[in-house]
Amino acid sequence: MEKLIITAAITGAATVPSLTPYLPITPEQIADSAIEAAEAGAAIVHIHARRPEDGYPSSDPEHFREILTRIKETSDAIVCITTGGSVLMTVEERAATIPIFKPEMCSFNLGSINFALHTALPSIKEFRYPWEKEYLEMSKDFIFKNTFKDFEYLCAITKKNETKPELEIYDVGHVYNLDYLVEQKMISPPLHLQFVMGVLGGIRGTPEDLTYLKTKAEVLFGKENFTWSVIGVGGTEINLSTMAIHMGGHVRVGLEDNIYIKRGVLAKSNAQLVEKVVQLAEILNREVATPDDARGILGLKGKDKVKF
Ligand code: KMH
Ligand code: ZN
Repeated sequence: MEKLIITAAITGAATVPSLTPYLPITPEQIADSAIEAAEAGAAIVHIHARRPEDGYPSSDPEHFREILTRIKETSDAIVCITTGGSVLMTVEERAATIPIFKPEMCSFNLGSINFALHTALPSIKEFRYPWEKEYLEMSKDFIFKNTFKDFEYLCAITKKNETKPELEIYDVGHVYNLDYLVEQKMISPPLHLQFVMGVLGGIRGTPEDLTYLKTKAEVLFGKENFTWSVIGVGGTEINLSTMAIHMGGHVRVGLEDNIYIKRGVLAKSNAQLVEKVVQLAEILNREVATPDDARGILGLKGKDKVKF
């Protein structure tokens, strides 16, 4: 079986700071947490930025620059920059970093969904920053917009900058959206699919759901034309990771997606979540990929071609 690529999603935009004191916020904290996750075994680090003063999701390229240069100085990890940003940003804001930094990878969200975060509200007793409560509440009536026009825009940007898209699939219709883009030659194999499971508004994280997504992708694209990875959002993270390791897929974990190391116990760092996946891989006899192994598996352009 192919070596296992572990991605660490360091801070995201869906986890608000009041949910866990361990969420990295400043550029320095985000970079250091990414470096530590890479040392623990992550080949890829998925990066969002936050405003250092209050942790609000940021699209400011200067916040990203600080994070990216610090990571590159000390780590060989592949950097995958978000183009999902936060649900309140336009697609232009979300993708502004790609032509500037020309990363090896970026996320590419394949459909619009109700990205509901309000279910986190009851677990927060006290808010650390004033924006958080409204941010979670408004998600009840908000659509994370990713239209065909947005796809065109992202296809052009990723092609031009030789950035490999990590194709985020939140539901089965998104696999069909991708099929359309392939058919139109807007995007070409080999594809890298990321099944995002467990977001309220998208597909759940049951074993049948994962098997179905994988089977559907095989039918549409052919087994040899894609690699896949899974994100179990919330409580499904470790269960889905175990399934993916066994099924030949890859795995993403991190505080962006899940804040617990086990039921009721907060993860103290991204590295701790990565370590758990490394242990699972050992138990299941799957070797873990280094960043260079992952570059080979995914066909990336290389660290020397990024602009940071
Ligand atoms: N926050 C995750 C559920 C992105 O950055 O483009 C999906 C994600 C999206 O990582
Ligand atoms: Zn993300």
